[in-house]
Amino acid sequence: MNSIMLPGPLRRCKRIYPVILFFVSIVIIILYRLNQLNKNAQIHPKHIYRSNNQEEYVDKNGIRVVVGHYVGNPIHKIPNATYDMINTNNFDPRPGAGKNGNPVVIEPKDLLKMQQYFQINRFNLLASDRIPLNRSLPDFRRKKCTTLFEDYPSYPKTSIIVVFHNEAWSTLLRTVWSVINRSPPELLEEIILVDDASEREFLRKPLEDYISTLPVPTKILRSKTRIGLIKARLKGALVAKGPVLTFLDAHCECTTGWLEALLSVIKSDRTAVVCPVIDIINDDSFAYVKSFELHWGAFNWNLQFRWYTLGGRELKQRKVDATQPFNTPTMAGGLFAIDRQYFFEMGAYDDGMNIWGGENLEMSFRIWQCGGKVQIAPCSRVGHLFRKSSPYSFPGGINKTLFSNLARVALVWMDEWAKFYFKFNEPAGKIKEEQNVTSRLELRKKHQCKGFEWYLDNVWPQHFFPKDDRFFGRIRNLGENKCLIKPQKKVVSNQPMGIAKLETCLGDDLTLEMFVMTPDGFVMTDDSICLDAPEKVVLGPSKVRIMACSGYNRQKWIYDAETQEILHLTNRKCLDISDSATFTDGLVTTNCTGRRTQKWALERVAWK
Ligand SMILES: *[C@@H]1O[C@H](CO)[C@@H](O)[C@H](O)[C@H]1NC(C)=O
Ligand SMILES: *[C@@H]1O[C@H](CO)[C@@H](O)[C@H](O)[C@H]1NC(C)=O
Ligand SMILES: *[C@@H]1O[C@H](CO)[C@@H](O)[C@H](O)[C@H]1NC(C)=O
Ligand SMILES: *[C@@H]1O[C@H](CO)[C@@H](O)[C@H](O)[C@H]1NC(C)=O
Ligand SMILES: *[C@@H]1O[C@H](CO)[C@@H](O)[C@H](O)[C@H]1NC(C)=O
Ligand SMILES: [Mn+2]
Repeated sequence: MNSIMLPGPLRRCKRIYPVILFFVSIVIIILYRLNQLNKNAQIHPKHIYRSNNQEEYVDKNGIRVVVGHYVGNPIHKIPNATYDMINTNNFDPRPGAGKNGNPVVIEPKDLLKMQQYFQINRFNLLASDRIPLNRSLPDFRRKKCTTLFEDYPSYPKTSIIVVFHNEAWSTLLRTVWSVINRSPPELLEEIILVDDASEREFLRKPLEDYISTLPVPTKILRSKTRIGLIKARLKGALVAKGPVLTFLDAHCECTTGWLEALLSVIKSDRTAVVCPVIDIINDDSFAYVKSFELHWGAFNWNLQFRWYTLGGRELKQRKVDATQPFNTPTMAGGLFAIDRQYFFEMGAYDDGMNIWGGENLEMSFRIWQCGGKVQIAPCSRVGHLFRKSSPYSFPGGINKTLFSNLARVALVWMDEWAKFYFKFNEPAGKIKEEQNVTSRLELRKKHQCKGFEWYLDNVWPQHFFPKDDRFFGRIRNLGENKCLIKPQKKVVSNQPMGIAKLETCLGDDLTLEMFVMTPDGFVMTDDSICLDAPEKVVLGPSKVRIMACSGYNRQKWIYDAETQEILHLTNRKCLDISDSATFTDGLVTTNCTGRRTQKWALERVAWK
């Protein structure tokens, strides 16, 4: 573009220039003021946290933003789904919809209908119902994976077990068809669908009629009362005939090669419990999205399952050969394969657990501590539909289900760390006495299983739990008499999540200000978050960040109990409070001078 020409009449009438300039200036000033106002709004957006895990705020354009899932529209009311909508199978495939894992686009005229249907399963049911049962999917495996399993006819056969409760027809049968279409028929013994007291009409006779036409023997087991995922899986496992059991959620899509890669591991080691890499089926668009690599499964102080970045041994191994199965401290729980005899030998599932939750940790601890292993096979990729909220009810409430299950996990497998869990998780602590775990403790004894300390040291050396060889407690700044605090925001791996901050010190029962300091010098807190500063010495102060733990030297510190200084391992500067206005409240590393703000007390808090 060359010069900007004014329109003809203006060029001729030069006297009008000052007037235009005046108005232009006014406009610029107004825009500038508005921008300032917006900046303020950005710094202090008014967040409202709603009871259903949604967060609401007004953005810089004055638009109300709701983060989290759509459960009901606060502005224009969406009518509830009707009885007919819930009980009718509206599967209506359109050729090519969702092809190759592509997202499904809903036309504007159907948006209201879409939102109405969304409430039923808490995913975009209208989109799901338009995708054919045999849609194609991308193959995200490494090239080498396609050549590794040519001896698959020698692998053990498997029974596929899928538990469902009020699942949609399209998601359930797309799971089934993805198994049939993408598994070598020689390896499929049968498919077992376990219906956990579904209420939908179409999941009764119509489903039975449909599965009788499938090319793989498929049966349905029904439970008249709601028994939950754990007991329903047991029900399926008890009738399964295949030498391997493969459990899948009822809203999955398996990709090419998924089964061979799982069974190959079990063929060479019957004590391995193997999980696929879990890709993401988007709950709004049903797009098949590749999930992150270099993660493994573990858990936080509340015993919630979490994915953390891979480190140490497993990371090194992956760098050598990214197609080999690697160890994981715990499995996500929905999708895995296990030798059938080994499953029962090792105590199947804890049948004292109810409905849902905690069973994945229970099985992971049990398998590891009793001599087996839990692994992820990177050549096996299965998509799972992740929802932002659960459509299921918890009969008896969350205290009776999730917290009792987790209390059982802690009581049986976690030794002294059970005390840690109960101390900081009151709802679980209150019901721990009600648990009868006698038979599970006997199982542990019978198999001479190792302790939880062995598990932490050997399976998950990067853990951030307290231990006798490390500090656990509050880190208090003596200059300000304030404590280091865990940020409230969620950490995205490897993304800086902001500067480390101090807050007024709290009580002994709040984990928000609890940190561990490991013998290696990592200052860590719950959810694998570490204190992090630049390795190199720079002039002046460096910001101290709070980030996902990486295992690198930039996250190593030394506490000098005599001088009460916390020194950075490599830049040898002192952890300090910023006195510059630009890093308000933030921590920095500065030259050690002995001043009071560089002095810290590590106050131990009892955890067991
Ligand atoms: C929708 O259902 C909920 C609970 O079932 C009820 O509280 C609400 O009033 C219903 N809304 C409409 C618009 O019918
Ligand atoms: C799915 O099935 C339909 C009808 O049987 C067939 O026309 C189509 O080619 C199949 N698609 C794929 C990806 O196999
Ligand atoms: C669960 O237990 C906690 C503490 O015992 C109590 O405060 C909470 O209200 C209970 N929640 C439910 C849903 O029963
Ligand atoms: C706990 O369960 C065992 C069997 O698993 C039973 O023998 C025992 O009596 C039960 N204990 C209590 C206190 O109910
Ligand atoms: C910090 O120490 C280094 C070397 O010890 C020195 O070169 C630098 O000037 C000091 N910086 C400040 C701000 O005092
Ligand atoms: Mn699921």
